Amino acid sequence: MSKLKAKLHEKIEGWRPRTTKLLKEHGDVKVGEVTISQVIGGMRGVKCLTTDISYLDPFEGIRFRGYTIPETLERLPKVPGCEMPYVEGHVYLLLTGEIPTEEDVADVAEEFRKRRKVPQYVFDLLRALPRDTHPMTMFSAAVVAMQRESEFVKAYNAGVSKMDYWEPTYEDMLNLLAKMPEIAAYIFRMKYRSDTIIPADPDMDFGGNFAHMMGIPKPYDEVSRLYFILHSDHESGNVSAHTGHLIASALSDMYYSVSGLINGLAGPLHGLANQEVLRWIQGVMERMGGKIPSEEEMKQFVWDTLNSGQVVPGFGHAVLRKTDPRYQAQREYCLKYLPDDSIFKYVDLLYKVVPPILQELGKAKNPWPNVDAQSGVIQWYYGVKEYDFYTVLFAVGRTIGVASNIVWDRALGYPIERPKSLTTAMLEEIAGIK
Ligand code: CMX
Repeated sequence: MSKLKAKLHEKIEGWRPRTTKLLKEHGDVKVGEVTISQVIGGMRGVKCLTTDISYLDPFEGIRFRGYTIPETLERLPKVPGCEMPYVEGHVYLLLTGEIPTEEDVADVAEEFRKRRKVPQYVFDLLRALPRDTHPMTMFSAAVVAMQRESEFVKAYNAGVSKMDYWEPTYEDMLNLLAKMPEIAAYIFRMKYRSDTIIPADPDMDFGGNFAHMMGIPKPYDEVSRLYFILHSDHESGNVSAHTGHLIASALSDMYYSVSGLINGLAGPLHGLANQEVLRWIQGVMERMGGKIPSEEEMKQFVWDTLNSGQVVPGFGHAVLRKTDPRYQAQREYCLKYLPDDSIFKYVDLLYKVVPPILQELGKAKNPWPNVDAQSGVIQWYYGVKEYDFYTVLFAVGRTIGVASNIVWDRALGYPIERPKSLTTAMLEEIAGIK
């Protein structure tokens, strides 16, 4: 048994009685009051999910297993000669809640290495799709096509005990995650680099190998590590995380769940916003003939967007009420490595002009930028100008957190999810409307 798996075993055994006690002895304790606006309005703020992988405070932002983004980046073991940590170490942290040692990281890296080989039929499938298929569709299709590999399905069909569901789920997580960078890079090279595929390098780490297969030199490996870590988790209620959890709650396996989370992430109100930001900026640049707009001109572009009934992509959030620390982490990267980049200047100008406009409009509860406002800038700078690819990067990262959650869902025996719905007439009756 690998070190990671043994550690996880120990953790799960210690954790199960806590969940059982909460359910058996405190199951009737009221957790908040649900209102009609919460029932109709996308369940905002309803406390009805549980996860120990990450927690999102509206004003502080995300903590991964209790660590803020700067703490996570600082404490995880670093790739030699690099500033960014191993993605493998972050996988260990999210799964176990502990900062890994160098040895733990090497163990996870070895697990990934053993499981990297992508079945040929996945590439055949990608090639069979029309070349102009959106990369998120390709990615989702590739993942669900591998469902036949599921260890969970094999174990389930062989009658595995409920208590052991998590083990084949864990195997599915590592098997799938190990292949995702190669599939993502394959889609990129096939679609946008004249089909010149670069084979994986077995000696490289998760982020470094991804940059290598993308064909982009250093420091793109650092960018990849940063991206995958930043996008990994945002507690359980966001569309991609919740979709993954919901699908898995029916005991659908990891492949079905991850394909589903990719589909949810592909919405413009969620992960696709990073592509929308670049598309929007390109539109502004065209209208400006490439020159940086003045503050007044930029304000006008923002008002034009709002007046035409569209949202300003990259701004606002369902939970956050301040600038997203994931935005800040990427902004700091830009200030260090690409302060004079023209798109960065556009994005920085937007940071200045959009919040006061959204505040003046008075609708958005959070006028501040989210993770998606900044991520395309860095990609563009390193030559990934095909912005419909950006959400694929988000999806690789998000899978780390959602898959970790699903392993724990199975370990703690969370049941099939089934909230209750009411009719409008019932709500009207409750509200006293005749
Ligand atoms: N531009 C214009 N209007 C906005 C806005 C924005 N960036 N953000 C919110 N609003 C509007 C909403 O559309 C809503 O209007 P209506 O009452 O007319 O429907 C109103 O303000 C209230 O919305 P809210 O409660 O503040 O925000 P929600 O929780 O409903 O939605 C989000 C959150 C992210 C979907 C929304 O802020 C938005 O559409 N942002 C732009 C898209 C985006 O950047 N998405 C990425 C989010 C991060 C991620 O998941 O990846």
